[in-house]
Amino acid sequence: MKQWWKERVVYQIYPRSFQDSNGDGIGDIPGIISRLDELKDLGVGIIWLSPVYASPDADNGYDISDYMDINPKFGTLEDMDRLFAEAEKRDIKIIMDLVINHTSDEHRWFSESRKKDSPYRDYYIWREGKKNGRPPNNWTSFFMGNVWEYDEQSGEYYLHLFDKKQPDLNFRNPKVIREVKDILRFWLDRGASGFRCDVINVIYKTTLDDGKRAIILQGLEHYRSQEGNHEILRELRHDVLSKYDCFTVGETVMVDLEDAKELCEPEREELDMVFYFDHLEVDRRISRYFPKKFKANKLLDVLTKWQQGLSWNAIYLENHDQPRIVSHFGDDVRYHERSAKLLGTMQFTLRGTPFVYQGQEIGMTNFDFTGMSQLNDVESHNIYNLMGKFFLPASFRWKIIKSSSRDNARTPMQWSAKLGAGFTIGMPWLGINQNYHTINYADQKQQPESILSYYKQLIALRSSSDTLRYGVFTPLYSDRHVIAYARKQNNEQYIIILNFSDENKKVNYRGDIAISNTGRNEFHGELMPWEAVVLKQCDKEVQ
Ligand code: ISL
Ligand code: CA
Repeated sequence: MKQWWKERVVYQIYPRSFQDSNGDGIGDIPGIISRLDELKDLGVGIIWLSPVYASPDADNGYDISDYMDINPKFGTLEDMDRLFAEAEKRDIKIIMDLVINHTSDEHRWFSESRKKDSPYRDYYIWREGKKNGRPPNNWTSFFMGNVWEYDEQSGEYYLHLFDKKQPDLNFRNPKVIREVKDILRFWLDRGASGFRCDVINVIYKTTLDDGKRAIILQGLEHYRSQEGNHEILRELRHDVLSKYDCFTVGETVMVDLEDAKELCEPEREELDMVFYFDHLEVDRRISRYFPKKFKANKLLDVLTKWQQGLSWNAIYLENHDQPRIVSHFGDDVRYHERSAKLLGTMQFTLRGTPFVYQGQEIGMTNFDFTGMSQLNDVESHNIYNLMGKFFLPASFRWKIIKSSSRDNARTPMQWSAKLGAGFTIGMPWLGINQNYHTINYADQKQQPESILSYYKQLIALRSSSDTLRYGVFTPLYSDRHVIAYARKQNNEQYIIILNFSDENKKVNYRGDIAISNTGRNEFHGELMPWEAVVLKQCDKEVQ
């Protein structure tokens, strides 16, 4: 079924790194407003705003201390209202980040909850330790270590799947669900068009029994995609979301295709789309921190599974938790521009709603930091320290962090070659990548051959083609370096051919070019290094 959120392109803003307006080195809401015209020009139809709520920023806003107020670093509720209004003028919708698995430990609910006899006690998950003085169970956290933190004040432990400053809410308590509904209504009434729902498939903990022994996320089987979780999603949809013209995309962790179907197939009436991680993990083992060799055919296998398995996909290659895609699947040294364009070509020719992360449209790369002291990310520091406990050498630990740290995606947006990269006139909260002199928005805006200009063309192509938005996906060919697939609808077909290598490659396709990252007009079967071509066939040519 056609829907507006299937036709528009989403752009993710990580507010603190997007645009600073007052020189304090931190991006803010007035800064976002000042860049709306650029987003419009790119062809963006929806903004996903990473958290801007009140927060002590232990995890950069993913630790919320008041869901109905704005972090003063970013502005005020009035600024937010202005952002909704200014975006609407430009026909840009905004979805908010809904982080409800946990709050900040500085949320009023949690301060109350620390008192044993408080009505808020049951808002969180409190347990006594085991007799032998050990924590209540053996679960391990997403950010490493145990999930339990002992609280002196009440003599019990509370559960936190993420940092200890992010206590998990208790979704077995109906009062918590009622609070969430109020939060949803609050933002929908103010102008939000939906939500990106943070780690939304782990909010319901069925039991607190010990987990099976596991290398990561011990205990997962007690809280991943549980029936209770599905029930809550249906309730939120039925009681609140269905009353508005909005959509949801769930960030769903550790899901396989079967899980994902249950979370987002339309007849389930839970979420509208999910972010899964399979495609980004084709060159990783166990987690982001353990790389292995990239093989293009493996990528096509994974894409095919999800393209054909779900009725609608959320298509993303980057977000604020992942290394930059040109540094990950591309070649950010020898073929920076061409490989960035190839990856964009893939993203906009798959079936689903495309989500572009800020800076991706100019091919921003991983950070150029040289040591841990330059990093801010809580996850990176936790992992670095944990590896230290296992006596791993510092050089090895740094190598792992350098390629996988979440700060790779969080360095400030490179708007221009001016001092501060056009992001700030002050001291940026996180170091700016020095390649802003050569990789920046202002220069690329002037250049018709730039990555930015190519993204604009890709977005325009997708917007003009029902086949690219809704057509059926079919895999055609793959080897270790090259993949090809088709998108077809009625009597129109596109064939997409991508060369993920620095060598020339031959394939058996020919035809007229709809778009290519080398600017060619005809294709006779030979691909240049990192070349992407999209062929268009009509009528008789399509069997
Ligand atoms: O990629 C990951 C697994 O290695 C993780 O970063 C995963 O995406 C993440 O743990 C879940 O992310 C979300 O919730 C976190 C927050 O820190 C992330 O920024 C957010 O995207 C806790 O709210
Ligand atoms: Ca600022």
